[in-house]
Amino acid sequence: MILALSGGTGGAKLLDGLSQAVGQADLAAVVNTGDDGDFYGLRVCPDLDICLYTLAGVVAERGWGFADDTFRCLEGLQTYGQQAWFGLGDRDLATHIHRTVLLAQGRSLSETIDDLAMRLGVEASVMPMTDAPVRTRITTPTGPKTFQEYLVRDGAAETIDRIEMVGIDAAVPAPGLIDAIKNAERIVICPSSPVVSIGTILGVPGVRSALAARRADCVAVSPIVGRRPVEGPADRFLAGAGYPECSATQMARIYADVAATFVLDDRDADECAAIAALAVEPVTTDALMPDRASRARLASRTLDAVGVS
Ligand code: FO1
Repeated sequence: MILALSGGTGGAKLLDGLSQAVGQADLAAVVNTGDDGDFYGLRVCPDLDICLYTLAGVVAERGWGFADDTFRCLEGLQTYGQQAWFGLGDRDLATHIHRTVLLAQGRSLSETIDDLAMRLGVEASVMPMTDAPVRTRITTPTGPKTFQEYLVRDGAAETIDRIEMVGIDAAVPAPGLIDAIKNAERIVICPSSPVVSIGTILGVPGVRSALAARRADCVAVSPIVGRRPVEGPADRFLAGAGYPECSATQMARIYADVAATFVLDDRDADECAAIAALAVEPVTTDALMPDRASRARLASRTLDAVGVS
């Protein structure tokens, strides 16, 4: 079994590639839940849903939400004076309603994700990093915000003073997660934000040390190409977390204790010597994923880098 650590859109693309490379039955994913939030009383888990929808083949072209969704409910809510800046489509809302009903019945988040995966026809094992509520809080010069308020409502326009994972110290890994790390054939860190996606997963007590014990079998894929994030404002999050540079080398440094191999883009090949100096093996390839074929190709190259062919 291949275990992948993933955030939202960037990570889900490589998950799709891995599912093409090894098949969903041999794939497991542990997903960030720091971006989760409650809207209109409904539990919304953006990264988990992006991964589920992608693996189910129903994700919208933009990378989140359901394909061909409509937004009639959101329009109606706006009519009633509700805030409607978070784009929850009508079909997507069914996911959030179903999950919230199951949670209210006493099911854990892991159980609700199992249920959604089964009903959406996802064969891969998809799990949250924890069943406990962990929420990423972003503090800017204008005050603290939830992750989605910062990213979507405010367009990630402000510099970040502080990033906190509220609740993480009390969180325990989701059932089966530590065993999955121990038993996986290989582990892939997807090209998601090392701070607010992968960093949050690694922050769950016990996860980073379990991964460090599998360092030789773990490969990370760079979310930075040409010293810029491939998707989203990863540079803002890096700066907000106190990392001095936005580069592939910086990524390899962040993961040096958990991943002995690092896949970076051909354009950043001049960074290989600096990465090797971290005792991390650099592997260059085309790390962009504009279509499904390139996702499969990057996934195969990544697995090949850790001896899976
Ligand atoms: N991203 C946006 O940029 N705008 C949205 O309105 C939006 C809505 C949304 C609804 C459901 C969902 O599962 C994801 C959604 N996303 C939206 C994506 C999400 O904000 C981020 O991409 C992730 O949280 C970061 O991984």
